[in-house]
Amino acid sequence: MPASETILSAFADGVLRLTLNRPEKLNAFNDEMHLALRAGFARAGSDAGVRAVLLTGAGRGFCAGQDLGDRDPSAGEALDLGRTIEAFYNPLVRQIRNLEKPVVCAVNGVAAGAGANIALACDIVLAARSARFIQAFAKIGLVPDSGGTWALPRLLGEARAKALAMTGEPLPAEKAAEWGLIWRAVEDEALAGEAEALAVRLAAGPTRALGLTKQAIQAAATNSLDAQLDLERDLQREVGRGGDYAEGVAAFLEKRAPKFTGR
Ligand code: LHQ
Repeated sequence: MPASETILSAFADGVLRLTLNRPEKLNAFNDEMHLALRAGFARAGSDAGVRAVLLTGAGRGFCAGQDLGDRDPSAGEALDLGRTIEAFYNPLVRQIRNLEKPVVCAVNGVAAGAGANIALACDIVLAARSARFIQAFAKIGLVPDSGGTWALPRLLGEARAKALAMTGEPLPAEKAAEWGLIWRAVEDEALAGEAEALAVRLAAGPTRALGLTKQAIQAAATNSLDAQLDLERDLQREVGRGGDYAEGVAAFLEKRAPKFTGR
């Protein structure tokens, strides 16, 4: 991984903790932070010891989206924002969604623009009660990106998706949980501990089965019921031959906690 202080990376107990670290800019993305985060998720994919990822932000914000100072239209040369999206945001969202391991996101403060939608690309999102989700794009004349126009209507329905995206009104964490945008809002002081405990618990789980569960649920967005039933059959066939199923059943019959290896 290229050394960069823009992403703090720490590994223990099967969990790779990745922390967005430009707190003075509310962890807005510059190219360096993108590349460092990409390297972190690449490690999560290739290192079998990593069995869950925990993504959070340093300081009082989670992420304010693109660093607008880095993409200032008045700065001279013609901007191609599509190129930025193709080079940085789309690969990141694909990396998170394609990773066959659980990704927990702890939204510690404001999540705006692409920062909000990157949080929504993660598998389980917890947020501090004081955090807000802001589809800030319309306020600067842009359309939502990083999968926002895909995730919002699926999670919230068109009415709420359109209103949030067109007004840019902040959605408080508790309301986000109530509406089904995220898993849970927790007291600010409890967020780090709860997210950590969840990530450690998932990392001790049947990683292969959890990874395939993630892929199956995502595939349901475009599959027919018939196709999904066939997919479940195939995935169950695969995990049924794995060591974690044998261990899970043995532990159940022996009335003890399972010791999953992730395979
Ligand atoms: C920032 C930023 C920021 C730089 C706060 N950039 N400095 C994709 C492809 C290519 C180009 C364009 O975009 C995209 C996708 C996107 O993400 S577009 C959306 C970009 N994000 C935004 O429009 C959000 C802009 N930020 C805000 O509206 C506010 O900062 C929020 C509501 C997030 C937080 O407000 P406050 O809590 O009042 O904090 P603040 O505004 O005072 O910000 C603190 C500092 O962070 C401040 O710097 P300063 O030197 O004055 O203390 C801000 O300038 C800086 N900052 N967001 N995106």
